[in-house]
Amino acid sequence: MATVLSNHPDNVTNEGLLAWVDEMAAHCKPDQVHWCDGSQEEYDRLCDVMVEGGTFIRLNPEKRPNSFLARSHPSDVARVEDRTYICSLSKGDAGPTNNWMAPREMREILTPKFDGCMEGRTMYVIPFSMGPVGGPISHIGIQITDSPYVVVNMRIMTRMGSKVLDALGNGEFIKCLHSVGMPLADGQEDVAWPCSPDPKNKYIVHFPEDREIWSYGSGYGGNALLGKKCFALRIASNLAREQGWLAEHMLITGVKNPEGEKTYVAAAFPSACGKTNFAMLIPPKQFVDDGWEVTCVGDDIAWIKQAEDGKIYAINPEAGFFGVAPGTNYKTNPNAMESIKENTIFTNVALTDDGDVWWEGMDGDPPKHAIDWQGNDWTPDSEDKAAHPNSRFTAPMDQCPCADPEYDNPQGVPISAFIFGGRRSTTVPLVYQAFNWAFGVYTAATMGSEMTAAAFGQVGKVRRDPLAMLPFIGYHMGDYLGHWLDFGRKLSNPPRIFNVNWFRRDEEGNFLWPGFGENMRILKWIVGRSKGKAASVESPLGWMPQYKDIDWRGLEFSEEQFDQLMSMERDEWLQEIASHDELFFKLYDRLPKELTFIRELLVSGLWRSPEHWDMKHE
Ligand code: SAT
Ligand code: MN
Repeated sequence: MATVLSNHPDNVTNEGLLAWVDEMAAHCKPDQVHWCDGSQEEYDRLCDVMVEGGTFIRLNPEKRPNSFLARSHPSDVARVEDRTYICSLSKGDAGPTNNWMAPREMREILTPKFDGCMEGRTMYVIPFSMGPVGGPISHIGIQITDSPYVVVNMRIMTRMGSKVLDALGNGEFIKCLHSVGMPLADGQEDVAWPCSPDPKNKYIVHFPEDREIWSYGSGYGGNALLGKKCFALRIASNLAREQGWLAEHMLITGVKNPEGEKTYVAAAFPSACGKTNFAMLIPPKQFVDDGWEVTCVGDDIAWIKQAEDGKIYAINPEAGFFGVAPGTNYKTNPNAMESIKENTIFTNVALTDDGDVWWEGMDGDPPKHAIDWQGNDWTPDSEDKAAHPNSRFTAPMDQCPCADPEYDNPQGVPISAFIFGGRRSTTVPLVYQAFNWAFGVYTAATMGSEMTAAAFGQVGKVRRDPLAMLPFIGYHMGDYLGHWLDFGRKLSNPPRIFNVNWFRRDEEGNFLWPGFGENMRILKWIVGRSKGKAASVESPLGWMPQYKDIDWRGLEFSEEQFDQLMSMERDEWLQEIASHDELFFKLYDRLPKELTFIRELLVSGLWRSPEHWDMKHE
């Protein structure tokens, strides 16, 4: 079928954009081209089209107004790290932690795949801004896609539509090309979730030098919503390195004390460490009564730049939550539950008989009957899960009851502390503050998590995930650590750096720390430290709170319990530090030398301290 180009909107003057869209339309050969204006009418119309086509099920408007359920193809349920490539000109620049292919070679593979890939479909042009439109920390992208599911998700997750074209003018933008990779030639019928079912025929590709993203064959999450991990982390980390800022896999939260003083912290945790829950933490009652308040600026990504006043400011480049559904309930995260009451897209959760959604770990009893994420009948006796473990909700940020008043401020919020942490059942204490920026970068570089799923290797083994950026760094990990050291060197009063571990267990395997809202107690100490107020003692790893330095009101938690959580065994730590070498040797040729020296300093600190170190040894 001949390509019919719809007229581009009047406010598009950007020659580069017009030429690129024309070229892609000629190559991908869609039936028509639609420039998205980002309006509610457009959103509603696309949702209706998807309901008619079977991609969307409209949920019961009384239970979940304006909300929809999508079920993906079983081959298309998560990001595909082994199909994700950083195609820098030189292999060395992608580094040992990324898949690499020469850009020319990759373009030779993908160009024929995109040829005619949109036949029988509409090509959507999505102008979007990561960060408030026109803001000094924000950046613009244009995504071309043949998926209306992507369009409506992008409208929630980013600032999207005509206003972005106005702001773009003749400026630069990131080219994001996406196809589900299932053309409808010769009137072939569409399916509910088009994609390329062959896992080897999915490609999530980044060309850092050309600032382009090409994604083929998947319609799911970060594979397809290209503003998220592809742009805001992999491409943005390249921009950030060149331009002297940070693009990080971090939540941002605001902590207000009873005097009304606000402190913002940014935190990085690997997946399955409760990042969204921490971002929306509800403090214990005593804290709330006193006037403590925790508000959310973002739950996944932070862009951080230094402003003229010398301080560093962060924005959340996203405008919505793409959260994991299973395990979310009114106990673990009431704010998330409130955020998804309406205007929400659910993907791969279960459908109840009264037209609502359900997942494992939701409040109350499981439904007696439901339709599982694959469209089959489900009862509590079924062997399969009702919701896919990576099922998601897409919900607008402004529906979050604890959204920070400044979350939409284009200038961002000032950051006073960085928090890092992984899931460690042994060795790592509940909290400590690094001695200085470089020690903090060491801690962040060597953070790791015990694997909870077999997907990445042996369950229980520690997977090193520097700054929780392992799958998201768009260049050499060693250069990235160097960039962090460099960034701090230029700050006269850098944010303090903390490490936390909510997941330490006793010999019987019980968690030592209650977690969730109680994390506020630790957060209060962190905020105090970053303002130079809270007390601490020096440990071999950094500064630590004593029992008396933590606000325990409303929780029964003994000094012995605290000691157990904070203690360190020299032998365990020597082993721990030795195991950091596995990562360091991998990054060897570009590992900043500071990290090697800090490693030595940590070892010598451990030898200066008792074999068993606890809070009694100050
Ligand atoms: O699918 S996303 O990349 O958006 C979320 C995730 O896997 O972390
Ligand atoms: Mn994430």
